[in-house]
Amino acid sequence: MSAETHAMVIDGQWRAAAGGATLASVNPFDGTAWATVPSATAQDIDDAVQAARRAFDDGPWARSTPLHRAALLRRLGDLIKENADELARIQVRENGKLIREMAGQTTALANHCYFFAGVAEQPSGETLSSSVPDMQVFTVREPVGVVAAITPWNSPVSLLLWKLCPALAVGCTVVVKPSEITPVSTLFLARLIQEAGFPDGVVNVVTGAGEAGAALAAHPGVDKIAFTGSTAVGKKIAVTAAERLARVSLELGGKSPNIVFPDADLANTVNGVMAGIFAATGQTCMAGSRVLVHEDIYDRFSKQLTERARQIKLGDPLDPGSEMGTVACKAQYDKVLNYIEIAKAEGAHLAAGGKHPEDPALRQGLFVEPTVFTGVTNDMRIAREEVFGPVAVVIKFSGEDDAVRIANDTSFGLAAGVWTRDVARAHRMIKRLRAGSVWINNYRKTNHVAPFGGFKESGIGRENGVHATDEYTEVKTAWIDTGSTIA
Ligand code: TXE
Repeated sequence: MSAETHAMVIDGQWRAAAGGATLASVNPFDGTAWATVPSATAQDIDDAVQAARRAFDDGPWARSTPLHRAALLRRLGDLIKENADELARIQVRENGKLIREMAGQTTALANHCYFFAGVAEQPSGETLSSSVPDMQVFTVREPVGVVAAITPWNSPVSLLLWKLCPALAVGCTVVVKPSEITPVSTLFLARLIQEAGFPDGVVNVVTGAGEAGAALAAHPGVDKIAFTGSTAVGKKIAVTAAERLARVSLELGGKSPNIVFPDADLANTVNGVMAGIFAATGQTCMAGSRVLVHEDIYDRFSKQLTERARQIKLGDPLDPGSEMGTVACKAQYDKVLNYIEIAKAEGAHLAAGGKHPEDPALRQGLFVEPTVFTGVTNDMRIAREEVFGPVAVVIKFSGEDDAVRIANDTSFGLAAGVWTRDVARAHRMIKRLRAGSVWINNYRKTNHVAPFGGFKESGIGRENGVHATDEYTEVKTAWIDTGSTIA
């Protein structure tokens, strides 16, 4: 079977890279290079930024009304629903996520578009005159300008729409640089954006590797960079942005604690902890990768978790019966296996998984067995560094203070889970945990209305919810002297 050839879109035109270089997208389940996309050059990136600049500075987008933008976002939501199956299947081919996980996500994406359509029409700004005599003072929120949206491979369409919807709602234009591992789903979404009627130049997509992302972030025509990816690259982008004081929002890594108290409903908790780490093969920024368990139930809970992890059915991500898919790419596969070796060398006890499965039917795919390490202490590298794979570490704690101390003893602060039936304790924990989201008796929930983002090295800024538009707007203050009279 020959590979599909895809073009990227700049100013409404579908085109190859200047010079014609391409990159392949490889299916992690069967190893086939099933599609190629352009490998954008500096010239392509400049063209895309110039197109976005024109659409923002003097194109129709600059004069568009909130009503018009809302209508286009609603149409995009409808198209996402109509094309949900295709959108899901492309992502499964790109990154090995389960088709059954993707199906639900796509409906959520349409809701995202509808929500930000509503936000587009919300009045913004404040009147401040009451405390300033003889002055009419008010604020307006204006779009920040051209946005560079640089996205990762783990949820390529969701994480892009988390940026696109608020940016488009307020009137920004965008240049997207998807991950080189998963570019095709973004190009498919770009077709839907075009079909929805967004004018040329409003959303441009340049495909390419990290150098393309770096060139886009450094382009002086970009006013704001919205990035999701690794903390290491996030820091580089922050430095690039600082050089010209471009606006920046960063959604980065995590090593999130999922804390189990002895009064928790254990059956429910095991399910929640499993989903927290093994959903999406552990490749989510919010993965509950540090499982903190009270000493009174540590052995019992670890045993249950281990048994359940061993039962997870690995298989073809396109088979609705599969419970865990592959890791997304070879580099990530090697990284996960390397961390498993590091954990063993550090003295952690390998209780489940830890290798490629033996089933010959899975031989070709980038599978890693669901892995559980017990006897882990929070100073080990396996407890401190983001693995981004199906690896849970189980750490013992002795009481609430100890749980908080261990949970917060990390350079990250994206999310945390707490399992308890004590409502007072739940509230205390919400207050004491240094993380952008805290889930009580559930894990991994996100929604278009609920802000998401990190403390500490997990990032800067918040996505989702009405406040997401703050990341894409500037506040302008206007002063009108109402005291002077003209004879
Ligand atoms: O991410 P990168 P990668 C973590 C995870 C994983 C590691 C590496 O631990 O093992 O990151 O994954 C673009 N300037 N997460 O290499 O490199 C790149 O092309 C500008 C966490 O895929 O951060 C891609 O589009 N852009 C995570 C995007 O940045 C650059 C999601 C993310 O790539 C660039 C994914 C540069 N210098 C991985 N270098 C999460 N928190 O959700 C690369 N890029």
